[in-house]
Amino acid sequence: MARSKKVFRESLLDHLAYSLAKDRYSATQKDKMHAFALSVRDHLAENWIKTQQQYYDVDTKRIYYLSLEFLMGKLLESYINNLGLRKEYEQMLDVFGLSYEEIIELEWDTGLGNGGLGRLAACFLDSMATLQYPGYGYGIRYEYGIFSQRIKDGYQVETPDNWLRYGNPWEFQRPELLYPVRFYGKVNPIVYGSGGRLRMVWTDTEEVMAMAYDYPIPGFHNNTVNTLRLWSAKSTRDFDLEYFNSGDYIKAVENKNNSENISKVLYPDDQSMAGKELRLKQQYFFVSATLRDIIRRYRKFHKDYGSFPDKVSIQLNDTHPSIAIAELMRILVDEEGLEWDVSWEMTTKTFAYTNHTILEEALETWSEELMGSLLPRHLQIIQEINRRFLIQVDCKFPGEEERKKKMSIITDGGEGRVHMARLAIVGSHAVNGVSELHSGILKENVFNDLFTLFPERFQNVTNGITHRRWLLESNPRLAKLITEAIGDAWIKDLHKLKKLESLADDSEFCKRFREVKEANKNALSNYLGWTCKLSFRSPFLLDCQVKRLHEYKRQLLNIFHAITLYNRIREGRMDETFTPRTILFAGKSAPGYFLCKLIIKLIHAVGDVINANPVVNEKLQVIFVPNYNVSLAQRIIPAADLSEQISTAGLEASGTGNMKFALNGALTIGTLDGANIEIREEVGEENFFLFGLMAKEIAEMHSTYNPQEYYEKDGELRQVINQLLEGHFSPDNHGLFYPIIKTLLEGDRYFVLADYASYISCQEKVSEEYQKKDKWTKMAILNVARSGKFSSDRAVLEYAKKIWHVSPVPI
Ligand code: D6G
Repeated sequence: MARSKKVFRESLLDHLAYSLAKDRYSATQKDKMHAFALSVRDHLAENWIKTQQQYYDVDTKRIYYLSLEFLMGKLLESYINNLGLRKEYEQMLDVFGLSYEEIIELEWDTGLGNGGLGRLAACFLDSMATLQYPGYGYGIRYEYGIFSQRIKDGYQVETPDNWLRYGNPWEFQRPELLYPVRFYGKVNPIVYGSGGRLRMVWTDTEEVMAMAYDYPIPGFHNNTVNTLRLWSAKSTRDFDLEYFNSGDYIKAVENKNNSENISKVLYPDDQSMAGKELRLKQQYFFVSATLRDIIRRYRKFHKDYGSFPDKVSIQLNDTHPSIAIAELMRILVDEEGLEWDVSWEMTTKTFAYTNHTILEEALETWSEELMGSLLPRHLQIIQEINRRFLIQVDCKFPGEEERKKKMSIITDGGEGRVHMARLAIVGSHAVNGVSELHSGILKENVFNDLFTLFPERFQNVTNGITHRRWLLESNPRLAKLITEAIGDAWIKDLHKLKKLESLADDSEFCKRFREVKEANKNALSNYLGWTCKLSFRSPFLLDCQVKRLHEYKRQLLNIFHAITLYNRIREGRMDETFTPRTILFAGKSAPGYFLCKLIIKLIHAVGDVINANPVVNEKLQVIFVPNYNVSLAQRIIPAADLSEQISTAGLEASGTGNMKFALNGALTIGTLDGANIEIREEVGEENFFLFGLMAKEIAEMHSTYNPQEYYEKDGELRQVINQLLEGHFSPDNHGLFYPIIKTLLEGDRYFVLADYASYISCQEKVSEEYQKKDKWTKMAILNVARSGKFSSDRAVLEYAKKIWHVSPVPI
């Protein structure tokens, strides 16, 4: 131990001196964190090399998870936990005069994603490595991740996330892995060979280079270290010599700047499709480099493509990378000279597609014009895929022209559009939704015609979360309590939490469980007090809605509840048994989403009025925590009593925040939507607060729904709406919230008014139950005990068995 202590100590000091050339006089706190991270990184290198070698040695099938987003958060602590080096490092930090927590806090969040989809990709990487699957993540190394959210005067203000400013200790630049990616140009047919075969040649293109940056992804307490490879755009030539020689230095570097724009910034839209050329460029850029890389690796040991689908499985995380289907066809047909049919069989066997949304505005389509200009050969290939596909449709449904139109990958009628989800389904052997309900809706509704044609392709894999980050790392107090009670096998197999069930009646365990929650609440309150002056009263029920702002997620319903409570308290309609609450919101709105930005302002306005009212603020608090990100989630979730999962039924494909809260002992108030349904099934309906219309009811109501009826019938709801109309929360600008009311009364696409009464009465039930401390604790413990299904280990295992057909490779 003494020796190892010395080794760790030396490693920290060596990195400070030799990697960073700093000493105790010049080292900043960030330098110390950096030296610390480099020292941790040293422990990964050997197994990383070994793992990658082993994959070659056994010529394993590899899983490629293609995603435009990887929301990794901080990495230092999860690396230390997975390596099992926490004790060693905790003891060492006196060298730097900082505590372990201080060092961890200094790391910048890697925010290369918007929300659920990107965080899911990050959780899957952890599970693939822990289960020892040969998995790779492939994406873009954005120079700017998801924007930082500041709040000014109650409004969201975006500032760029310059996450690479202080360097990045985790990445390994691989300048030798450099691929040209082509855009624009034209397609020329040429005849070649004695048989006179026609071949399409894509010429006169513009080129950008894609350079690889690798991140090690270690499994938990095993020797596996997988790779996340992110591409950065580099200009093909640093300078355009012609301009340079003519003395126009600025022009000479101009092109360099333009081409490097491709990996400059993450699109900050969640759930809405931006039909921008740069976005399609980003998609093709990373897909093209990734396929080149996959093929390079495959070709090291294989002369032909015969076993390509046996060695390569590509999972498309939503449609964002689905242009890969056309790109693989292009490579096989145009460059390798394979027959179309052979290439098509190989392509469909290789790809699988995960759908993440049924929201119309989020389903990607590209105009034929844009695609034809940016990727002319790909458009031709998609047209040919579609032509052949429609013949298939015609055989199955002869003469059904309407149906054919609904299924066609390319729709005409004015401007032709390419439907990427349809391309992804036609070009894959497996298609999955991310919860039982969502997968059902895909089959029965959104893609019903495609399902009828390819029933065997459609599957469900309910999402999951890595409990190693979302419990072991972020809730050390609860993790310790659990391990003391049932051992630590749960860290590798979350189903083991079932053993806690019997302790839900054990008064000593319940007491300690409550103490953990209290301590987490205090810690969060202190942290928020210190970082953004937002401390809250920890004995209050802590009611949390933390997620992206979107109308379908219905933050409005939640704030309407807050206003209702405010009215009841103010008007003396609550007795002493009232359960005091803190309603905590956090989340970013897409910068161009006017209504959601106004909802953020409304939350602040309501919070201010409540805060200023001495009668009400004794019992109610509404706070909005700025700049929600993975690290904040890791602090908020362990402290929560109540988890708000209140989307309009049918619209939240799965949700993963819902799983994180339940796993950390918060009770859910939720609709029958996404994975809520499965959470309720697992934890038991008596341990879940259900309200609201079901997806089927909503579908039936669509044509007849009249929100104004609800406004007229429900006095409390009317009061809330009238207060907004009359400027109760915006005395200086009476009409400020008028746009919100207008969307509600003139359509209410998301059924806020229809669900209001049911939500309010369910919240009353929550308040009542929270008073029964023992019962509440028992319910919370049962939520934890029965969360085993929601580990991403389970999800990855399902993908491996049902879709990828891959086995673990022990290292
Ligand atoms: C990672 C780890 C490194 C290894 C490399 C292999 O960067 O040790 O050499 O991957 O990459 P491929 O040649 O398989 O892409």
